Amino acid sequence: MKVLINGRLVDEKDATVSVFDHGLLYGDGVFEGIRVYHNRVFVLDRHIDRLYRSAKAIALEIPLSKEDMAAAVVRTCKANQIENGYVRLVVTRGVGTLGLNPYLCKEPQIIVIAAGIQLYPVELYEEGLSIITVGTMRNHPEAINPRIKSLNYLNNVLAKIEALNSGVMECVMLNPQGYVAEASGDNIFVVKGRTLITPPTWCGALEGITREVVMELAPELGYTVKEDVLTRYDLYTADEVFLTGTAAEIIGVGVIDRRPIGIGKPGPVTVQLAERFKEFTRVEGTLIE
Ligand code: PXG
Repeated sequence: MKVLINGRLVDEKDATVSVFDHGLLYGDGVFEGIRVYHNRVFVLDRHIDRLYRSAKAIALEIPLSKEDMAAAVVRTCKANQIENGYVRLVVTRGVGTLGLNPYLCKEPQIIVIAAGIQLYPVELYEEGLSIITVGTMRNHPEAINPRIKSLNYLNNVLAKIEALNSGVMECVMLNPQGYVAEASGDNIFVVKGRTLITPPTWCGALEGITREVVMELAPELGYTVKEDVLTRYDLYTADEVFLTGTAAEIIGVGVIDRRPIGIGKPGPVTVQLAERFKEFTRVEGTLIE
């Protein structure tokens, strides 16, 4: 596998960063996870836009235009002959001193890894995920705003540990006010009749790209989409609950906190949206050529 670091394609064994990189020392950096379907990089521009918003939010100036960044992603996919896969785009603050001062880091490291993807087992998409609400709350927006897709994922990792230790693979995180924010690595939607409801980003949700795509596709299928505050009451009483993310795509939730949701497996709305999403992945994307 070839990894792109600062514009150079290197063998994966030589793809290294310094131990003084603030990405490692402080989780100081930003990233994106992007899918490749049928030789196309799916919604690439949206990922690039979010990467630059995240970078801006942490005062990290990326020394590359958005166009060149998009080209770097395509180039790395091509070099690795990725037709279907997963791209990890990482921008670290770069090498600095052992102190916190980010302004002493002069050269951000731009890393593109194009690889295969480890999917959830297919059975889970048919049976539905079992998840729990965890005690680890989502970061307060004035601590680390959850809209920033930063390298500092400890908040999510701690939530994931709670889930895994309880024997489930995902979890619902609440925000400091007790409202539903999102899952540890996915956004969350509730279905009530023909309405889809997802928490607004101020409730602690990442501006998920899959979330955004679902919000655009759903009205075409006759659904109403709303951003609204959700509590666990809304989850337990929902007709359906599903999660969205680049890796998971759209996955139905069957059980939350050991309570069956709706029919206890992915409902018809989730199934229909997942099919529509799949169709969209066949036609959308930046061609790798
Ligand atoms: N919320 C959070 C906190 C995320 O990390 C999403 C929502 C979904 O966003 P997109 O743009 O992908 O629709 C994410 C996705 C994993 C994994 O292994 C997931 C993410 C990052 C790294 C790993 O599940 N992010």
